[in-house]
Amino acid sequence: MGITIKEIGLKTVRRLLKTPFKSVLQQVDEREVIVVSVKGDSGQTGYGECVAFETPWYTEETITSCRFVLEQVLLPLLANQTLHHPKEVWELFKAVKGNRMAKAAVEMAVWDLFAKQQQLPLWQFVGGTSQAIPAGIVVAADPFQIGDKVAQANTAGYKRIKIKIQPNTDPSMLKSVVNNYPEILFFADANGSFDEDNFKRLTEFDDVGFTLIEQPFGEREWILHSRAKQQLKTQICLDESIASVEDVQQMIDSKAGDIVVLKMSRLGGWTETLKVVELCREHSIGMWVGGMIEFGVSKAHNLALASLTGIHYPGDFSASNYFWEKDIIQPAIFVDNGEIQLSDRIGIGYTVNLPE
Ligand code: OSB
Ligand code: MG
Repeated sequence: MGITIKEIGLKTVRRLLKTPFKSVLQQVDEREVIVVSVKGDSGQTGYGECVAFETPWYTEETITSCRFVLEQVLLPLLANQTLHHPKEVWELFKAVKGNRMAKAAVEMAVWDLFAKQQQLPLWQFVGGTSQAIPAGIVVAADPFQIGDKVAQANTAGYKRIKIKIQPNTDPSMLKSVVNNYPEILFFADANGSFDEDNFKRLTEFDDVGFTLIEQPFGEREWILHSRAKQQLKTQICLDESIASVEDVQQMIDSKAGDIVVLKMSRLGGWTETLKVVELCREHSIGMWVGGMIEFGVSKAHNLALASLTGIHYPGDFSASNYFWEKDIIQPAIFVDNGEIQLSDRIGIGYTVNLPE
């Protein structure tokens, strides 16, 4: 049974983070996203969230470029269309180059709508199997704060902590932190801050005890990443490098990594992400679901993604109250004993509360 798209809404949400988020690339104090809602002729509404940043410091798109592409290009292509499967959205948008974060926001809303029409939780609609998703948070490698931050995360029940590193981070300082918590998985995220000249510096992080090192080099540095994979015993994980199925194939062909971070928004939505998951399963590539300081609508989609088999590592899933005073979904996301339980409700499983 098809769904005809009757109404499409865009709503801007802008909120301060509880505390500024610092990485080698940028400090983020405030977050602006666009929540996309699509209403079908059955009367139900699906939701997606566009999580591009204010300036192009992380991906090429910005929230302003996305708003333009959504309003002027994508929504006119979707309006009044009758769809039989949410995969058809990717086809509808085929003539539009790039702009994957804008596409993803609409596409995710349509997947939610179809799950609701079929009276299924989204995680079941996409074939997910796990209902308890391991949580994970991210902290800066600030030597004055890291001890406290990790202790707080441990108290809150987190079993995975990602530490942001860069070439001037002291590996021995991190080693003592990691050694203190043998039951916690520690990831390192370099956000592409290393290069050929300080390659040796990277090798000094090999004995810290990290499960993986995320994106040591730049997005297109396949050769440097393959050298790191050969020389380090710690697994190499690619984040920024992975923006399409072709990028995953490139990683496999050039032996540039062991694990990929799935960012559904950067990949262009569910359809492309499900293809990536399939390819990674075929090649025994590890996977986990990454975050970009998102609100609950995007998180809910990402939690459904993390329910799929083959996604074994804990993702960037913090509780709503980690970044936000108040999230845009109800109930809020909370972490209990290091896990987030997926809802039995249909679609994304949460009520969306948008500002007036
Ligand atoms: O590199 O994974 C990243 C946040 C914004 C942009 C890029 C990244 C991040 C994070 C935080 O590391 C992930 C989160 O939302 O928990
Ligand atoms: Mg990252």
